[in-house]
Amino acid sequence: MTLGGHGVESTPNNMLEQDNINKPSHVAIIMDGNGRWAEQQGQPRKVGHEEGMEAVRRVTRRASERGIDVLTLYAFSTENWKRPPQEVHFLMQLPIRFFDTFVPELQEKNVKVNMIGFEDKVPTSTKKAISKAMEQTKDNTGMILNFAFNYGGRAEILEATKELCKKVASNELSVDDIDERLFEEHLMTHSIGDYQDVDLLIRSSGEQRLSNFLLWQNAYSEFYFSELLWPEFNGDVLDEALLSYKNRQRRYGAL
Ligand code: V07
Repeated sequence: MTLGGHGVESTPNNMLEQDNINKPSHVAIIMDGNGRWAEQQGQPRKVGHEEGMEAVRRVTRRASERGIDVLTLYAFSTENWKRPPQEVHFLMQLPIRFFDTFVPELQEKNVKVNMIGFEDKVPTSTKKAISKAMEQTKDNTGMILNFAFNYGGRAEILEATKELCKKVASNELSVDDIDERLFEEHLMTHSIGDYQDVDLLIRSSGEQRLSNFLLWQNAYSEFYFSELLWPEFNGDVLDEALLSYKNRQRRYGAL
């Protein structure tokens, strides 16, 4: 038992299974393996992306049922622009299609949509669909479904640094005012409120890298790697990751 302390062994099993013991507030996922899944099926890559979008719906449902506060999904990185133009074009349409059919369920489940990332280069129609979904769900008080779209961790940190420098240059701030809390106020994840730190980072398809995802926010996160390709991912795999998290002891550098 990793929950520690005396009396744990005598705690009834159903207490240990209870939802709130060691539950991550903020779960972030790198959704990897769509292209590989499609290749394995002898299908074009876009079929992999479409199936990947279904996995997004499944995992969103389960995460919301499990009482996760924030689910951040890495949908498109600043590096993904290097892919072939037709694939980029197809990916840019996915948010539009996602919200066209999924907003009613998000409303019913009280899920609030949020977005982090850079607006440049994103087509107007995509930006419109995203803003519309955010507007439609802005009063929801349940889980925050946070998409990292055209996002890059180093660029986010550089932007925050530049903003702080400008404020120092204009005497709005003094250098000594800059601490972690103030720095975090200048990160994109400020929009999700109190849960900027990632508790549990999940990556599919067997890759074990951070790939420029939420660099600051993953400082103390637990990692869970699944061999499954993202289109194969589902609520039960999320539950496995949550169970694995629950059985770990986090120390934040302390003994
Ligand atoms: C994308 C499906 C999931 C696996 C990753 C690659 C393909 C959902 C979105 C999305 C993004 C923003 C938003 C609403 C939905 C998405 C991209 C790719 C670029 F506000 N899935 N998905 N965006 N894939």
